[in-house]
Amino acid sequence: MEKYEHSYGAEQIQVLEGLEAVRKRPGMYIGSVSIRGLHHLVYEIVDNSVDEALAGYCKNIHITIEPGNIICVEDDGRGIPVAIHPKTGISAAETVYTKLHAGGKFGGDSGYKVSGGLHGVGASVVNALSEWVEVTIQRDGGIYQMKFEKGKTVQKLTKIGSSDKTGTKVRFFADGGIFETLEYDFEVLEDRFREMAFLTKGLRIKVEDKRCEPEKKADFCFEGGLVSFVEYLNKNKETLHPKPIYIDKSGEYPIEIAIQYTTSYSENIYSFVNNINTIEGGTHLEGFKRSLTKVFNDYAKAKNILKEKDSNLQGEDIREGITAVISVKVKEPQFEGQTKTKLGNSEVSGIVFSIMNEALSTFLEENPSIAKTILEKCVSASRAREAARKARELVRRKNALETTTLPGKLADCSSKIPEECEVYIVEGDSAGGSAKQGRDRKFQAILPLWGKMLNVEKSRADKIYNNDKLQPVILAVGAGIGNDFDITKIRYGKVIIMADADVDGAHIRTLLLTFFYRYMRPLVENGNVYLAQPPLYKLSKKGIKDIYCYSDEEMNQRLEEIGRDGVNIQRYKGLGEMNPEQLWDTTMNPETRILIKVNVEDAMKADKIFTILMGDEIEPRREFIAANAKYVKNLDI
Ligand code: 28F
Repeated sequence: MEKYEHSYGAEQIQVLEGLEAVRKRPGMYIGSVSIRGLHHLVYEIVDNSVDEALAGYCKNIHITIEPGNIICVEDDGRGIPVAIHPKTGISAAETVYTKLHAGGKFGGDSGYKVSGGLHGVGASVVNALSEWVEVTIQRDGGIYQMKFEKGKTVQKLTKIGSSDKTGTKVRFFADGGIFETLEYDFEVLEDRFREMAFLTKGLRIKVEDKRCEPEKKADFCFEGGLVSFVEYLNKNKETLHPKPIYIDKSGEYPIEIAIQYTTSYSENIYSFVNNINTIEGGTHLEGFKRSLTKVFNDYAKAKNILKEKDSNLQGEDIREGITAVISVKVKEPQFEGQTKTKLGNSEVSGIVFSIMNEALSTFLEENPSIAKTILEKCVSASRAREAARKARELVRRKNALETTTLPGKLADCSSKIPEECEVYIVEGDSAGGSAKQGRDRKFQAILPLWGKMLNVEKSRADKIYNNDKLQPVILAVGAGIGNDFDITKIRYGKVIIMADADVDGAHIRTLLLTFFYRYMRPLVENGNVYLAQPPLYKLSKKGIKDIYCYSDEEMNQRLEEIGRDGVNIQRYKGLGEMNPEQLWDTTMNPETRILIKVNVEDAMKADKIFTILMGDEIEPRREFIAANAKYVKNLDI
């Protein structure tokens, strides 16, 4: 490695301090040093290529995970400028890769900077957090290359050849001393780049994983933009009209919207600002919802679908069954909220509202039959909501009358302090029995459930409230459901679903998760919902204590340790096969059990799982459950 003379000017010192700051507190720049933070490195680099595409110069982006978890990203844009800056004596390219926030190539003036969830920390952070980075630029007839190690320039920009092509290629190897793992998850990256391709109409994004045989490949290019996105989201749903409603308005605040109604009862609206998934919503989403409610009510009144005496359709009635994606570009976005994914710019609400009003009312006027179909569904949703409200009133009154508001089947615990209590929702009476005997009745309650649950995706709220399978769950949790749900009233700090690791168990687990996700969402967001993890195997051998294994890998590893001869391997088919002590030791004792906390990581993915499982199409459901039943860990929603 050649000796590299450092002349530390003021610039270099500032650069080094900047990169040191990043290496000391990486979480401040990329959120975490978990696999999510590792993936952010890739998003940051790709975002720069997407910016080049938004500016109209890049048509193709190619991402490769090379063997050894090296990332390579290549675009066919103009190539980062290589001219040496007169003031700093450094090329623009090296500046972009060494100065913090130097990457803001489109400042507030000319265009939009898309950026990863943490809003454009730029390439310099990737540089600081990588063992090495190699940048190859083709432009002005030449090929130029520069290299860095942990953010420090080890090879200044050098011309290494000629070429008549233009573009930028970046290869990097993340710093194993910083990240918990260097193992990229191809599917996670694939999902994000599919989304990026939907959001950037016509841009081709290729993703390859060359770490495995056979290689994995994905190639995304959607001329339809958000129309393709909505069609993808509705793949396993029955739709009310053939093509999504599409609005595409350029201007100071470019707005792209696609809407397609389905026969389901769930509301699936995804909103983006500069390609950032604004999971917490914001003013763009607010303007969208306000316009939807206004336009459909005005149309219903004008066409006498709603009589004057009828009360207005509520927003939730109009959004029942909707799948929509809104994407706006904002030059100076203000992000708020816990995870900085809520748009705060107040001017955007009115802009989206007026563009939607004009475009959607025109669509309804020009498509009266579609308008009628959608409105019929809204009116029936409104009636079901009324029925649900009355049913809820009934439940409340019934509760008020009855002293025992707790379900008969619930074996409650003696403590009444929610934070220290937990309720196991157990599939089947036999397992319920063992759980009741094996538990610590001070803080563990048991609620046995039985038989197939109601399919909550296909049932309207009124049926949910009255369903006798779910009633006990609602009463046991004690915090109501739907809009009435009040997290401060929960009776247990942990709601633990304990079901078998087979297909039936997977089904009941998913049905309960669907129910919690749709009707007690704060319970999931607040991290109160868990999955119990019963053992899959018991190894017994003369002379040693029984060994419980929770996965195939663990079993093989333990067999290596104790030797395979003379070992009896019992495969647990169901919880019922364990006696109370075993159930306690393996699955309920806080000291020894394994609990999986359920996170609503990605509503989009969660909805797809529920839709596949609950939708009309039988085939996708069978495939999914079979594929996932044995990997229950991957079934986090
Ligand atoms: C694989 C990663 O980073 N692509 C990029 C460009 C193009 C320009 C640019 C980038 C202008 C002066 C700040 C070229 N010609 N892919 C990438 N492509 N940055 S990053 O400009 C950087 C700004 O310094 C570019 C004319 N204007 C902009």
